[in-house]
Amino acid sequence: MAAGKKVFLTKPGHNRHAALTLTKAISMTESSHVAYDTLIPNNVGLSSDRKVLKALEKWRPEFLNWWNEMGPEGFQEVPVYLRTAISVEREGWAQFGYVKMPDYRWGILLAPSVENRVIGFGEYKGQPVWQEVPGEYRSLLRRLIVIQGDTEPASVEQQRFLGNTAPSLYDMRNVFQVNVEEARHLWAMVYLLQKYFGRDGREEAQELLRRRSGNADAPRLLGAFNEQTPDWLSFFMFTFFTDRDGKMQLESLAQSGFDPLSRTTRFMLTEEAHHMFVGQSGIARILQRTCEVMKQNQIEDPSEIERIRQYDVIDLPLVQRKVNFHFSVSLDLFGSEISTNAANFFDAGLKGRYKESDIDDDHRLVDSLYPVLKIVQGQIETVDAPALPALNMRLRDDYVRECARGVERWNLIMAKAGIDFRIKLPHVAFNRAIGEFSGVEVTPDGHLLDDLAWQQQQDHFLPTEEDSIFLKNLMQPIRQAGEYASWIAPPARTIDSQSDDFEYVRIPS
Ligand code: BYC
Repeated sequence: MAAGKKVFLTKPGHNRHAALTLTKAISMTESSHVAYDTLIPNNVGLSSDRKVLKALEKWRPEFLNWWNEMGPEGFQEVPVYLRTAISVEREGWAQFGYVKMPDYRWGILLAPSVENRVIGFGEYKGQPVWQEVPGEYRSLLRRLIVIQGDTEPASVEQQRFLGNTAPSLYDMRNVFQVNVEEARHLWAMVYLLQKYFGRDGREEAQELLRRRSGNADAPRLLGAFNEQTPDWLSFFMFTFFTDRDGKMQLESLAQSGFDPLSRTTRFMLTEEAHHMFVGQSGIARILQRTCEVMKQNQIEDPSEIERIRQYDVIDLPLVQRKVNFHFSVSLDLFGSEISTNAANFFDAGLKGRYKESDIDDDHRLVDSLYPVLKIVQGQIETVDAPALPALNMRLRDDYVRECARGVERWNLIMAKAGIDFRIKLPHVAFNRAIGEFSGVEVTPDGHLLDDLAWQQQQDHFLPTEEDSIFLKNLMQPIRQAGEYASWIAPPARTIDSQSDDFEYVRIPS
């Protein structure tokens, strides 16, 4: 990093007294409870921040246009039993009630500020966190916020048709809850852009509403967010695998030296937990149902696909193919194994590692090494690389470990049912479009293939056209309160302790 180039609004090494005064001034206008005195609920004192309030009020109708055009199709006018944040405290932040989605109170919610917080890593380790954007890192930071922001509306766009085929009102409500919260996460990033990045921030906020998932002319920024989520198996996989990338990235941003980013991502993480629960439990319920039906009908061999599908449940090899697809596409979201961007983000104190503060090292990494996978003379090998540019790989490793734990929980379902089938995460080199393995074909077991062999075998590894047709025919909507489609078990628990036949979405008959 070039010396003498640093321009700080809050200067490094500025005295602690000034930092404390700043923290105090902030907490006077902020509280853990959400104020509803402006059109935009918030706990950031928006009513006395006229400029930002005005910018957000101007953006709001454009957001609503986007929501009406790209949000859940066919269900904008029905009351949905949703939770809305009323506080950012750990306990009791959510209030449940029927809301028509366009009336959802999208707001700006930051986790409480931590007094005397200091930067935990990188070049400025130990210095007070920044309450304003450090001038030198303005564009790096804006880029991080824009990429994060872009994923949020993208996922809503990807999921917009799912209400039509929901396997129950419970599940329908869950996808809508996920959607309104992803849209709130968009608000969170737009607040940062509009408050801290002036005119270019406002322009970026508009661009976030202009790009569209899968659109050839104006696609979303990251690959996975241009893929389709055409069925509920994909939706549950997405919330398990892709939302978990969201969790890992948000955890890393929560470490940020730019305190407003840290605080906003900390609150986003509380919402993200529910999204991953939807994925983990959704797949578990599918597996449970398939196992039940296989047992009931004395089918022992999971590869008896036709027999199994005939009972309107999803065969286990298809679940595995979907795992292969969603896991590999989500791995791409971590970027290249070796990335100077990642090194710069860390060095500048903008994006840390997963659970940075729990790691026992110097939090600078200048002389450290980290093992990365590389292709060496036609073989996939582990080599030591400088740790700073290998940070994407490190975060990806943390992610893979978490995914593996979730998969093990799924596998208990088959083990308990006595069915000889275990889901496996494919090798990290399988089906990759970004990074070291983007130019090679690799089996889920990690063997390199030539192009011809890949063409011949890929239908065994990834979902096929035939699978899509099967799922499309299978997924007929169930709209009766308390009833569930043939291919998914009821959930273990209801939402907000409601009765088993609670009407989570009130669809007029
Ligand atoms: N697709 O140095 P590299 C979530 C680009 S999900 C397309 O290897 P870097 C959510 C990259 O931009 C979490 N392009 O990567 C989940 C760069 O472009 P330039 C979202 C890609 O920068 C579910 C070039 O390739 N948040 O919240 O170290 C529902 C070289 O990149 C991709 C974040 O990701 C890709 N997959 O790392 C709702 C956190 N990957 O510079 C929400 C913020 C890379 O050549 N973002 N490229 O034009 C970041 O930290 C980093 O931007 C990334 C990429 C980790 C994404």
